Amino acid sequence: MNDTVRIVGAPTDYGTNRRGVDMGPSAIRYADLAAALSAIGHTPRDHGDLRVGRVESDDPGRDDAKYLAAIESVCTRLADDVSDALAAGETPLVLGGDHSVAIGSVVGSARDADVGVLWFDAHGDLNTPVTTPSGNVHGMALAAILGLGEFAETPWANAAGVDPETVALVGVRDLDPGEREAIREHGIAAFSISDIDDRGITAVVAEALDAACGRDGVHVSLDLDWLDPTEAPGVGTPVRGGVTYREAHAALERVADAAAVRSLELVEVNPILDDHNRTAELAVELAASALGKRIL
Ligand code: Z70
Ligand code: MN
Ligand code: MN
Ligand code: MN
Repeated sequence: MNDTVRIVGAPTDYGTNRRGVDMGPSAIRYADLAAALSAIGHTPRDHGDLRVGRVESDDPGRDDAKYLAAIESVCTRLADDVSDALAAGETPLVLGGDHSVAIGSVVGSARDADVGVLWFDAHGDLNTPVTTPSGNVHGMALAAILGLGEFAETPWANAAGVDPETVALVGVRDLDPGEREAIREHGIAAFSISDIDDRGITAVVAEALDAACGRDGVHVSLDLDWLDPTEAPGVGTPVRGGVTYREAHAALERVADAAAVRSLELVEVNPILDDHNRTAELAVELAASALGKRIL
């Protein structure tokens, strides 16, 4: 692969309680993202950050989906950038921000295309305003993409047109009751961390790719809390018992082997909680693996 990779920062904090993931794009760039892409033969083109309002001076609007209007504004613009990149023959690489930015990434990636979604996350992000325990939209991003519950009434779902049967969750270990229900009801392929324990990461990723590859490829959404907090301490919501460093690389190397990556995003890096930018550096390494870096 020798691609132009269009880097788009989406420095949001609207989808989460914790203040600091809005600094993720800066931390990931500081961890030498552009050089890592150049080293494997890609041409990075950094389009800078989307303009995002400051959460402190905004109004959450409602308790069961806080800052939804602001998130919709960011995601509408992000979707246009992602789809422009694809139209120009570039591979979009989105830097979050909290995971709500995935709504924009997927809407843009799936515009006029048949695209599946691979969701690497400790969480399912399948809550709706009815089932959410927190009101945080990052915990509803995948439900919004799929148009579940109230999200069926938003323009997003119709714009994305992603079929729940072409979505795969990999490595989940913290699900709310409504999310389990959504997985069952909509036939979403979900591979838990115990599946990885039982069958190994490469077998699980092969199955997830089978489920999630659309005709035009797959959008890869990587929430850094997918990894164990010993490797990725700088995330908004650390959950013990995540995938290891080697498992994470192996997974993204297998994803690259499938040559189906249409777009990629790195989300939930929180520099305030990080250990000397370790999590941002890991995000860069994993992006390189997903975009074709090989040991030999
Ligand atoms: C919980 C909720 C979540 C990310 C935390 C947590 C969701 N299920 N997602 N961190 N990335 O509030 O909906
Ligand atoms: Mn997430
Ligand atoms: Mn589509
Ligand atoms: Mn998560």
